[in-house]
Amino acid sequence: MQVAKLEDLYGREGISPGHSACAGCGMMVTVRQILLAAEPPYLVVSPTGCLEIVSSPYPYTAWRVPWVHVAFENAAAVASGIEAALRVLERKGLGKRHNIIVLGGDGGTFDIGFQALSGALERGHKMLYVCYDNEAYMNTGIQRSAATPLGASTTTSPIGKLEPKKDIVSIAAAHGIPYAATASPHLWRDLANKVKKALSYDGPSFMHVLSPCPRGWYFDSNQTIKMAKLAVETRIFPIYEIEEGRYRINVMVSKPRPVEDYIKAQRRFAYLLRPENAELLERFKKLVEDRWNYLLRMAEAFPAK
Ligand SMILES: Cc1ncc(C[n+]2csc(CCOP(=O)(O)OP(=O)(O)O)c2C)c(N)n1
Ligand SMILES: [Mg+2]
Repeated sequence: MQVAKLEDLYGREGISPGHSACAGCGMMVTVRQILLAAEPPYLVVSPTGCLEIVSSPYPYTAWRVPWVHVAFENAAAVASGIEAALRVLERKGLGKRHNIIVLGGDGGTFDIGFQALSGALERGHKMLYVCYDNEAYMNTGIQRSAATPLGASTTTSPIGKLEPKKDIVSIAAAHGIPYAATASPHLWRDLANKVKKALSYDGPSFMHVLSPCPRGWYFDSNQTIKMAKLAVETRIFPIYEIEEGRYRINVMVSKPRPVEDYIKAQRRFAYLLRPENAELLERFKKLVEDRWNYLLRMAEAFPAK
């Protein structure tokens, strides 16, 4: 496997600065890094969501690579069809295989495109499916998704969501795919290496990348990378990979920062900090702790080779 080097990444941007994302958009940092790390030739498939809205206001486009925008429900199904078609074209000597990268939001991945994703993973199509997770349906005005964390306010969970976040990486891995991983834009080398590793498999791979959103999480737009870093340092967003069923925690957080450092920095968690919601805050902390201990146990029981 190639290890990402900064100089390898120059001069092959997949997306140009001419887009209309909000200042400090974590999704754009995530997407840029993924495309810099991806081995050309590749093409991108995106369901509807912020990425589509900010990159393709007709008649303009910010894409420098082939890009297909599809419905909210079916990104993984469309990517499956493209992969199958390219295989045939290659076999007939009429085309060249491309890496296929799906870039979908959390709503399009955890919720609405979930059955298409599950089908594609089960059928074993060679593709990298990346969920850029800003933890709500952002482009339609901050509605809760299955990726919204417990306690976070959205327009459809105004006093804080009462259900925990869905464990999408375990679900993806349970399909028996060769590679599933989490990543964060503040750890660009880890993220780039994971993209290269994911694309090296002749099968489906899945990446879940935290993508802080200043607008929806209510923090200043110069704090995006700090939020991603805090999520990892508090163990709220563990950085790990599952390779052929084997677990590796890539960032071992032995002395976590208090979760309050993260939640106090974002106004979406205001309700979680109210004295009357102390129980909810305790539940939040327990979820973080349980998840971390679960990963430790998995890494011990099924260690990476
Ligand atoms: C079937 C369907 N339902 C609802 C919508 C409206 N819609 C478009 S994008 C979107 C939210 C996307 O959320 P997410 O996937 O998290 O991406 P983000 O906007 O946060 O980047 C919604 C609800 C739609 N286009 N199609
Ligand atoms: Mg979203």
